[in-house]
Amino acid sequence: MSPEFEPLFGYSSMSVHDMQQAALENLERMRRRRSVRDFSPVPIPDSVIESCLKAAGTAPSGANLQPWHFAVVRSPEVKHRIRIAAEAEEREFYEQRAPQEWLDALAPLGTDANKPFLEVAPCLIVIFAKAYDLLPDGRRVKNYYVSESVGIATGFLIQALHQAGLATLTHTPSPMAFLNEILDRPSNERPTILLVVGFPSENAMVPKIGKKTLAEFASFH
Ligand code: IYR
Repeated sequence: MSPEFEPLFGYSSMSVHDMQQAALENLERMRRRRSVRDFSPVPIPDSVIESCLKAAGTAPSGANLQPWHFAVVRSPEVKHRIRIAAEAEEREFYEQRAPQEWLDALAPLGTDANKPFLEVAPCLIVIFAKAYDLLPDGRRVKNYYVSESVGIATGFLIQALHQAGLATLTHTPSPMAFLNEILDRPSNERPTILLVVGFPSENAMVPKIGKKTLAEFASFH
């Protein structure tokens, strides 16, 4: 198939001053994003979730194959089932499976096997990665750079939700195969992250932890 091209649409150049200001404003906004575990039950508008999902859907991906599926859960009954299944996995993780080194790394976050936010928060978004797509006749079409692509789309989603005034938690009960069953997703979809979405509760607390400095995580050549 021969490629077709079109003019780059919507690009507008900026002065150096405007670039610096935009970059700093974005940095300040991103610095205010925190992973939240204390959610309010106040519902969020469907239209906001849809716009944020559309933003995620603009992410770059291997060969532009967009190897992701986002399952949005708002039903209290489905959230309840997810909480029960996730807490069962988490109990096993905290009590049996996690090596001491992992538990030590998690200690500053103060997490445990109880996940009330899975029911309290108004919305859960489960992000699935597709190693291949299935055609209607059953043939498989391979996807490329799947983890990278899905990770980028998830980052776009977290950023869009934050920008829209919502809090998130990237939650990873492990293993997560129970999500295929509860959400009736096909076997070519692997759950990667369960994103908890909502407003923080009025007195939400977050762990006192910091981020690395630029010098600690970047080098310039
Ligand atoms: N899935 C567990 C443990 C956990 C693991 C990591 I890596 C974290 O950054 C946080 C928690 C839980 O959700 O409690």
